[in-house]
Amino acid sequence: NGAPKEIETDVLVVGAGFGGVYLLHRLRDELGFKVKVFEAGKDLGGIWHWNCYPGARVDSPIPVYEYSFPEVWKTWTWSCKYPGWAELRKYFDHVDEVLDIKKDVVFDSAVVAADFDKKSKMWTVKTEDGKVAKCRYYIVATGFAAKRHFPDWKGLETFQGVMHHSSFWPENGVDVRGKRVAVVGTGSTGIQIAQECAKEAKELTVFQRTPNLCLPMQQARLTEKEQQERKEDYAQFFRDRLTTFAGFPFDFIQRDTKDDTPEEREKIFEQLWQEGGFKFWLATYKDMLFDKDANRQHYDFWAKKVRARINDPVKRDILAPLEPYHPFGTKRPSLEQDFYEMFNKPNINVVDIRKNPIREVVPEGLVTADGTLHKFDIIALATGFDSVTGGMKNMGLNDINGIPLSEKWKLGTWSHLGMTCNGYPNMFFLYGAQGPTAFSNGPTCVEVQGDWIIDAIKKMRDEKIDSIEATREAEEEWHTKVQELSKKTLFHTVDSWYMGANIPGKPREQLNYAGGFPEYSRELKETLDGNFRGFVVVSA
Ligand code: NA7
Repeated sequence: NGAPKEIETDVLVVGAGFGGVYLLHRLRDELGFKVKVFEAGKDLGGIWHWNCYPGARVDSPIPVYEYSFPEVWKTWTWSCKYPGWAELRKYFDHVDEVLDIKKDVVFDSAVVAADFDKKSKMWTVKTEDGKVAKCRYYIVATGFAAKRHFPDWKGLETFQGVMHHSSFWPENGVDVRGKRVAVVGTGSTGIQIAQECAKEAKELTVFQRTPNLCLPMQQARLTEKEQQERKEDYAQFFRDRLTTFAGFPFDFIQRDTKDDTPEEREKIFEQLWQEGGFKFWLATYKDMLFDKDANRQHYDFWAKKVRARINDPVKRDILAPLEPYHPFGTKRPSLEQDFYEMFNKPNINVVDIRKNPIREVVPEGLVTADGTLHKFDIIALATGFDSVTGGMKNMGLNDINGIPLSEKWKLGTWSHLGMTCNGYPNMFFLYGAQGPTAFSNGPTCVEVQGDWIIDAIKKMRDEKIDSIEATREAEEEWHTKVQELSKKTLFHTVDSWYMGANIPGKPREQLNYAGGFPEYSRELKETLDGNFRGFVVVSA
């Protein structure tokens, strides 16, 4: 977009989603830094720019899923509690109108290299099309889902119909009317695509490896009047969310599952279920994610509720089995609206690919291990991402000695606070590895982490500090902390993208900080109050 090939700036941010836009606005408009953003896509929105597959919708309710900037929320009204991708894109247009964001974003600029010059203490960042930026502070805000995951099936390229990965869906959509459609994968994405395609496709087959323990969305329209009334409490609301584990306006009940009688428990489960969203996950008994028996009680309630909605016993046992038991909430539950009822239609099917894996792709469709050829016109690959670390390992980021991050993170992930790395002075990242990323929602997480990065940069300017760099010891300590926190929970007992276990060959470790926001915020504050404890500080 007419940007010069060579850019000099104080701060260079990569990614113009929630994180990048937050940093740009606060660093530029409140603190007066010169800031530029490189964005690989053609518009603002990050995940909402890339994901326009049918049914793409946020799973965190309004107003927690928006910026806390009053000038933005005062002038914006949502249509419903859980808006879809198109509305989120309009929201970013609104953010741009209010905060004048785009003038400092360079679009169509995929970053391919970043190197630090020890002498000048500047980063040099290069894009695929030859742009070069020199900056003092380099911030990676590319989120946790920047690298797609394609299955390694034989013959993937031979399919003659239409095949897309969910995050690369055509802008103008794919017409599924009268078509035979396959959806592979039942993460949040697969559930949403399947639910939408089921309305119009001639036939739909969902290929499920692990059941998604979906929760009822309880979607609701929001009127302008009710939002207007609620806005009186928004300032308080945005502060309060930081006092909860996952940054939501609700938190775990401070009792164990066994503290209540079966009747009381049933009543609470039912109430959380009716209130909907993530409440049955993140507003339930505090031991649910820690204790197997407590967890089992949750699973059993979930299975009872869901099984009652599926008529066919074979489909019922695949989608919501009584056995094997899947620890509840240790993988990301999706929110659904009529995902289970749709299987009561004869043209909607589910195949258990744990028992009967996909063996290969042929021109007409998919062949499963039992030799069946499933014929399709359209295949949606909802097979997820090399989540959390994949994107950052893939953008040519090198340390002070020219060693790539992909080497440093080959056998595991090391960072300090989930925002900085040893060997990378003045480089920050957010909503990524070893932060509260997966156990929170995007806007909350980027505001908490963004505020720390901004405070750190401001402190460096105020105190004439040239560079800060995390020490190896601090990284080792953080690495251990992230793993230990996870080991207390049931998260590490299950293969999931939280554990890096969705990608063949990826080291198995907890990739997210599971200590909750209050504890995380305390760690961040102590680091700054302690004059960059855990960092080597070089003064000008
Ligand atoms: P996810 O949550 O990683 O889901 C990917 C799905 O694809 C999941 O059901 C996987 O099964 C399945 N999968 C992955 N690879 C294969 C292969 N090779 N064969 C068959 N099935 C496969 O990605 P999403 O895009 O749904 O969601 C990502 C996050 O974005 C989500 O958590 C939200 O936070 C927003 P598995 O469960 O591993 O058995």
